[in-house]
Amino acid sequence: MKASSQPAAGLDVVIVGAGFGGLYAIHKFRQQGLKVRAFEAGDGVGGTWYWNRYPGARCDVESMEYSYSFSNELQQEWKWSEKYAQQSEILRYANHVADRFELRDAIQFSTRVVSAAFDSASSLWTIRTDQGDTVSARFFVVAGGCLSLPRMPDFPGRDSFQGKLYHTGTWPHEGVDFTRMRVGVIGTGSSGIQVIPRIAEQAKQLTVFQRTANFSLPAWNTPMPAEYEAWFKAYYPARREKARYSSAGIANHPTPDKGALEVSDELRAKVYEAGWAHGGPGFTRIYKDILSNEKANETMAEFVRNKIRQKVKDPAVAAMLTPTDHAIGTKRICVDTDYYETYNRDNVKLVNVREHPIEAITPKGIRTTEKEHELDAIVFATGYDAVTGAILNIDIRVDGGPSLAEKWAHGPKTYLGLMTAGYPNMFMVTGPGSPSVLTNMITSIEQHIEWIADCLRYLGQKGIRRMEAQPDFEEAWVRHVNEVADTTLFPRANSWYTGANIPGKPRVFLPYVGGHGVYRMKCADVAFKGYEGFTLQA
Ligand code: N01
Repeated sequence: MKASSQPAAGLDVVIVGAGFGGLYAIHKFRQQGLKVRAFEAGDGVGGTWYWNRYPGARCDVESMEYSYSFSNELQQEWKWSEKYAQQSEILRYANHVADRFELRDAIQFSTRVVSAAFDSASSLWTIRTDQGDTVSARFFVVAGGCLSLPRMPDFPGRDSFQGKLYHTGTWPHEGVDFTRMRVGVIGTGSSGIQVIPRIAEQAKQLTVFQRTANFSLPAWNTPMPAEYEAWFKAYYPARREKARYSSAGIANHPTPDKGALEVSDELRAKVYEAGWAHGGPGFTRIYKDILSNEKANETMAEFVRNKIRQKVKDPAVAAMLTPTDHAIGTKRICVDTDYYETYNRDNVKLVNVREHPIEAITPKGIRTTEKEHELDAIVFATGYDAVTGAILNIDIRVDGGPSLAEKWAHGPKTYLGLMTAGYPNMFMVTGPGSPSVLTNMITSIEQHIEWIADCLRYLGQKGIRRMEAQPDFEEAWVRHVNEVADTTLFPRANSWYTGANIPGKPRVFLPYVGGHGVYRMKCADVAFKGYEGFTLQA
């Protein structure tokens, strides 16, 4: 669809985003006969996988599971080429879905939603975009992604740099050739850990500016084994059903019944070795108490620290790369291919910016409190304003009242992560207070879209014009989200899960840690009780 400033009459739903959430929302809502329009900032579909084109970008949930389950034909016909698909293949898949289900005509590309205003008299949302569009719809569905608003730390002198600056989350479509360049990478989260080995292969010199050493597990990525694919496809519906009631929305994750301290040291060591040999993020779920018991966590953390020491030849560099300030898994666990080994290369240098912080970007490079590092290019792998960033980037108001950003000034408040009191007929896909980023995002996206679709059908059948979360149910849900988080080690780490990466962002544990399956049943129960906790008005 071409950008247009023509108002769209009679829209039922306006959707923000054409990533995996937006695409499925278009399909699902249209199947119910609703009239929908989606606005997408990029000039193509795919969301995260449209923007994150940095070398090494790939998913760390296995391809057979990081894919839609809503169509058995789709999951049977699509062939993933690797155990963990790379960005370009996932983007191809998103495009295939958009074509196969004829979704493109509902999407207006290269258009960012800037404001949304609800009018109680008409029960309509009016949505405005940066392209001058003004459209009205009965419902507003924000599917802008949990990790989509890139964060560039505001180092003094950033604009003075004479080389090139990149952010992993807005990578140039034409790619970047780092041959013969001196490159600096700031950040060692999942993006940094993926991009660093690839840049090291190409650049003349790579300097990594690390503030916090992170735990990373091996992916052991391989081309897709034919028999594995065949087995998975033979049992696909059952595997998906298992994922839907699992904790992380992933069928292949372990479901332990024992704690790490309930077994002998010898057995635990063997289990960790086997888990390491298998690789992937399921490792942190080998024992049921890894993310809730400090001592249990320490057994796993120390196992991984030893692996780092074995991989990195220079003991001083190994020490710098060894995390000691947080429990394993409480900052988002990373999964890598040759990350630690990269530091054995002669052209790779590690700088500890916890010890010597970055003072400024200079015309020639990066100056820390120790020295100036001369560079031709700087890559920011510095992350995102997570979970709430893309929602609050839109000025959202009801009857000219306070913005949602004002309501959430001390942290987001939602009922089930789906709606927020005082903002009727607005749904969030994988919003704060839902399992979202702690799970396979596609499992969580499907659950949310299906819940919203069922809800819209119900409202239609009952002739209800306005639906709103009740403040007391919202308070109770927020309290529950915090209480469950406080039974774990998660809130103790300075991670983006808590908003700690954004100066001034309220410190709140953003996702719901109670598990996807438990949450799914709670949402189903709420719907079954006639949308308990929501006010419905004809
Ligand atoms: O971002 P991050 P990301 N000076 O916030 C550092 C998903 N993802 O883009 O830890 C110096 O994790 C910061 O240091 P510290 C996944 O959910 C998935 O890597 O704050 N350093 C940290 O090292 C992931 O968790 C995949 O001390 C600064 C880094 O920048 C999420 O996206 C791949 C700094 C930011 O790490 C975000 O990952 C990629 C400063 N001023 C991403 N500011 C896969 O599926 C920040 N840093 C594999």
